[in-house]
Amino acid sequence: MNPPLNQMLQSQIQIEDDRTGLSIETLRRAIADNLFYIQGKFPAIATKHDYYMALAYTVRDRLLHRWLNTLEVYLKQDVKLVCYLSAEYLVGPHLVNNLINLGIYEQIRQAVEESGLNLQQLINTEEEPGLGNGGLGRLASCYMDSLASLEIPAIGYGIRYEFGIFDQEIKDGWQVEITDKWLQDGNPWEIARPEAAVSVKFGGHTESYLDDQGNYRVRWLPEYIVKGIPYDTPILGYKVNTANSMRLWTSEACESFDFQRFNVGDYYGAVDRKVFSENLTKVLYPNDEPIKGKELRLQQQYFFVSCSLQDMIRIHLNEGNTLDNFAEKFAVQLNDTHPSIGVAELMRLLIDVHYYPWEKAWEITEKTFGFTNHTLLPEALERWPLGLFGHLLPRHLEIIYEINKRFLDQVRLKYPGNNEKLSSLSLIDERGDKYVRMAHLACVGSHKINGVAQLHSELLKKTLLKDFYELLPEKFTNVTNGVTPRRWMVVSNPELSQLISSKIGENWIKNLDELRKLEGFIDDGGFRQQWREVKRKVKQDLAQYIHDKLGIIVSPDSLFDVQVKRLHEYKRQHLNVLHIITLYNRIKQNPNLDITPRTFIFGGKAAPGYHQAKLIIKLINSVGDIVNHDPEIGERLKVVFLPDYNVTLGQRVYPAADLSEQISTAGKEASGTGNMKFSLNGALTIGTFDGANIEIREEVGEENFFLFGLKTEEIDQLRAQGYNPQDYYNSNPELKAAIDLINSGFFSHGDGGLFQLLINSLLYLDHYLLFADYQSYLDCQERVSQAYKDQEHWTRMSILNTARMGKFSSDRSIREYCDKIWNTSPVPIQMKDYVQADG
Ligand code: GLS
Repeated sequence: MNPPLNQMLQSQIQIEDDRTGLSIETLRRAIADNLFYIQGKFPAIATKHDYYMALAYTVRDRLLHRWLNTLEVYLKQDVKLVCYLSAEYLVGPHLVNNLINLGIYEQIRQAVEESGLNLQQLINTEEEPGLGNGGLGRLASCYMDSLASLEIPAIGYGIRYEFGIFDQEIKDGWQVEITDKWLQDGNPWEIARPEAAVSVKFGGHTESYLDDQGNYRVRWLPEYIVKGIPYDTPILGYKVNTANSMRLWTSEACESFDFQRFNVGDYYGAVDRKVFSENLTKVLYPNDEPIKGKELRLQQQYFFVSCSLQDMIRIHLNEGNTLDNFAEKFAVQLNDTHPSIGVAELMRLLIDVHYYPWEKAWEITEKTFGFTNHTLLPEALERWPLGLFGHLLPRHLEIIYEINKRFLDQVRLKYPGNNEKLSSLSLIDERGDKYVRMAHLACVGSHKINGVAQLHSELLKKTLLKDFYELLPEKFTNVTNGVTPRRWMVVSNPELSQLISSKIGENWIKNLDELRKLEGFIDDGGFRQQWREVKRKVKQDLAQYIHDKLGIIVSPDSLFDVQVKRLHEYKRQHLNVLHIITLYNRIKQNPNLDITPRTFIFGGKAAPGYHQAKLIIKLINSVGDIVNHDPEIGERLKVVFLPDYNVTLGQRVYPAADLSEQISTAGKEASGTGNMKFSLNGALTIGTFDGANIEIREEVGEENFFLFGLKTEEIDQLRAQGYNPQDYYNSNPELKAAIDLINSGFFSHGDGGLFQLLINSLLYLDHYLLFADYQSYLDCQERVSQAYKDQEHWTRMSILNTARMGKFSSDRSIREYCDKIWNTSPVPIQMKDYVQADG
């Protein structure tokens, strides 16, 4: 006898749930369902984007299970949480990364194909969230990936900018900025949590009062209040059940407050407030902009930090704790000075809201925070005019004064009568106009301070934070940056990943040190051949992309010489250009010159207000226009500027590079992380003794790295002697010829003035010592060209670069943070069924 219908249905449901099942058939059906029920479309009218959304929801469903399990375990076990406070996250596209981390890429590919679609096309449809400027924001996202992959309980707190980093177009060689409307077609990866909204105060004044027990207290009567709504995105670890949250705050008007104004007839005032409140999280500030007077930026910082700390306290108290053990349950990392107002905010919450005495509140605060510095550039150090600060955050200014008073008492004890020390260490800069020094606040309020590469951490102790180091040496440590091999190898370079796995298995993806095993295959000619074939294939793909985008034909057999990163004078893209012009001049003088054919590939955004950086983009494009069209040059030199460099484009570019340009002035690049991505993908580096280049060279071996340029001590000496760029210009004919050619208007249709600002800054200042390093750079490039001619040897060096990159996994960095700073350990997540299949 047949079983009754409802039993039959039940047993089908039990076989596979539509939202969790992984068979091709279930996945195909789930995509079709989501297309219908979420996108409201049927196949005949569905766009690619509709299908992308349907697929994204299908994948998200499979993530949710792990995510909720993770949250439940964290709650039940009252685990210690790492809270990463970062104003920036450069997440990159979610879909493909989630497919890899879930381990369902292949099933999904087949299910998509059976639906008559192409997975790669759907992946390419995703608009990446560009909620950061560059290295610092991308590092935050690599760290989120590693935290989850290592099963460390963590939340990444940040700002849900409605407009992320601008999209870049190139018009007539110039950068043009276009608004990044990344949310306009919907974001399937996030879930709004309005029930967890918090209020944030701004402006107004404070007043003191005595409480019922006669204690002296302060309350803050704000001028206005803004509501913060969290949006959560799951960040799944690689082949584990842990899915942490990235919790980004969006600002909204606080209705009750508006109504008050409205009721007293101040209609426009109420509307102004609403507009202001909603503007708060509208746009990401591009860095390298002069920060002075950017009140909105301080508002953004305070907004997200206050939301996040209130959120942590709510979570903590909900679990039945008191705040006494807050520091044992929360390790809060300040990603640069941007969230450093958190020190004063936690003090305020503890003292004014939870009535802790100062000493106890301070002990908790200092134990809770760690501070990472990411730059030595003085112009990037945040300080806020005292007036602006006090106007916006009157209570915090009082608290900072009190922190400073107590701190300076400590300084006085150590350095009696030393006013210079007091003034240099003070949280308030009083040398002219007064400022609050955010780095000082972060240093005083954190139990650990770290730089992001060995050299950088040493220089911090010797220069920028010298006085702090002398006073509090035990706080200082180093954690060299790292990158996630999931996105920067498995996702971006599947061909090379497969080749590697075919030789040494897949464990390297979780334990990057295992790449060392590749050294055992270095003498295998067949393996080297395969290695070259993979590189050629990805170069061919990039060549195709370049042709499709820009109409420029480049040969995959030429040396791909790549510099992709933000445009900045200290990164010296224009030194690279001087090399190109010199090669050009050499060929023009000797048309039969036998040189290694090169394709110079650039990419990167300039801050909209940074004129010199924009001029460098124009120069690259102008030189490219001449070089690429000169029949005498032919295939020997090509120059390409890839517009709109972002994470997605990085995923195309790193795997295809032969040579990685890491040519910053020594001492200026705190670490760099692009340098790691290139090397991991088998590119060789031409680099200065700067940032993490030094450690990369140490790992891969000096014979597999092209080093050039002055070291930091030599630069100090040179400056002390009095550096004169003209000496170099006058004594080096090739340098002079390159500069003169730019100045003559040769690259600018006869307009000799176009690049004058840039050229004059080199001739008369050369703050970043391009002229001093020019010859050394050229000589080194010649060594590169020679080495490239011996393809067998080059391949060995390439393999060794990849094989020795274990240290630069962000997993290693995160383990170091856990040990040295956060005192946390993994909490594995067991899966539990939420969706009851028995109806
Ligand atoms: C930066 C540094 O400039 C980079 O060298 C570093 O790799 C990165 C992450 O630590 O941080 N600092 C900064 O303000 N932006 C960066 O990219």
